[in-house]
Amino acid sequence: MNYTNDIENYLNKYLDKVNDSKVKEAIAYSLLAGGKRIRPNLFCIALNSYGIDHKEYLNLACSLEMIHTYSLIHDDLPAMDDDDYRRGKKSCHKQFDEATAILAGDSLLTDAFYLASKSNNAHIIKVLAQCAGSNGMIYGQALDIANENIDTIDLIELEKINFYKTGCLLSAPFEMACIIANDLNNLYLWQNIGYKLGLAFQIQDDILDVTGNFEQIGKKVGSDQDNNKITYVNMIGIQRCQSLVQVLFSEIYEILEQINVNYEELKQVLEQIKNRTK
Ligand code: GRG
Repeated sequence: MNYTNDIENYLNKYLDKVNDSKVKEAIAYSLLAGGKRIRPNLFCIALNSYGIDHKEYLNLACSLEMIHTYSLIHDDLPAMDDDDYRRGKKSCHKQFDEATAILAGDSLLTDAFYLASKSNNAHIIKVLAQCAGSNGMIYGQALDIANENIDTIDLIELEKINFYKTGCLLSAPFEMACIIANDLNNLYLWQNIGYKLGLAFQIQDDILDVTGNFEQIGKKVGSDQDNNKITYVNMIGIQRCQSLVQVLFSEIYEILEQINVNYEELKQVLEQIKNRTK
């Protein structure tokens, strides 16, 4: 994606300022492990769709990636999904140890807000906190854990879990760009795009957990089944999942057309995400 170089450079600048320790090694290990940088790229693209130069806002772009990476490190811990691999490499607690992985995640979350504070924009920081916090992504993770081993949940409950777990942090890049552009009338539309993208992304993740292989998804396939998770695939089957992804992307494009921005680049990247195989 177009903005990845700028994002990598800024992340390395951040890492340069972290005091040397095992925790720093763990932060660097996970942050530079080959993530797709989807959330910061979406933020930069949304800014550019308003004609705003993303280079002024790389602190915010990187704060999104850091919160995302923290969530993956903690999600892989034995107390949560207990995954040994992530992004094709050993997960953070396997490469280091649990205490170091917990602290690396804590650092990334805290430092993300330090970087975000450089924007001096309380509205942006509020949105970031809401999307990541106990009424956002963490709430989704809590619901997900509470539903493990329960086979009576329905599609509505599953959608609720994914709305929070995946949708909130995918909505943040769009909301933040919209706030910077001072286009608050369209905040709700961008939010909706983020939630629909989150849902589509999660359904794709469920599909890839069944149809992918280790090289593609960078972790063991079948982990949802191992964790007795109810997923879209085991609820409605792969074919209906694939159709649902198509429908969600069509809805996203319809919403996008209602916003007065130059959305060509965003549409291209959304197409790449729609067709993703990893
Ligand atoms: C531990 C607070 C806390 C939250 C964890 C995001 C999350 C909540 C758990 C991850 C579980 C998961 C795999 C969800 C599916 C959607 C998702 C976030 C996939 C990974 O995102 P990508 O594909 O990852 O953008 P890369 O590695 O490319 O950065």
